[in-house]
Amino acid sequence: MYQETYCMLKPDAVAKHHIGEIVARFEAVGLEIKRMQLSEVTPEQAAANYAEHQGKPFYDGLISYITSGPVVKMVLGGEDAVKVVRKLMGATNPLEAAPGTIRGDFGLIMDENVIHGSDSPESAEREIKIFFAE
Ligand code: IDP
Ligand code: MG
Repeated sequence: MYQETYCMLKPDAVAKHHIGEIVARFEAVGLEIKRMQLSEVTPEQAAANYAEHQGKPFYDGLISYITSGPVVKMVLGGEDAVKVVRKLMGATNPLEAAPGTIRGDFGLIMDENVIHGSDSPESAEREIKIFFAE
């Protein structure tokens, strides 16, 4: 089923010049770039996006990290886009992410795991509104 998902290249991906290589992977599988913007994440957007993690030990670090520099915000569309993007991303911890996945190939530490992607169609709808409001 065609759907849209929210995806974000985190500050480390931008700082280390991996934007092109990562976006190329999405285009290679046939996902369509519907929206794309280089900008910073506001504290409000960060809190809304990561509301489910509030109170966890890594929460404060996660919020300060995701707001620490420019990110690439994207809406990607395609058949089962949510699942496809999660599959291309790989496991949350880069040390466990399989080689060939984005997290497996571009990072080494959990706190800077290169990319965010919505984990369900419901999250996608919510997150697209947070980052592309209008
Ligand atoms: P996901 O990004 O694969 O959906 P989540 O469990 O939703 O993983 O966690 C959101 C983000 O929070 C992760 O991408 C990672 O940056 C960070 N994170 C999650 N668990 C930990 C942890 O145990 N230590 C440090 N950072 C974490
Ligand atoms: Mg998540």
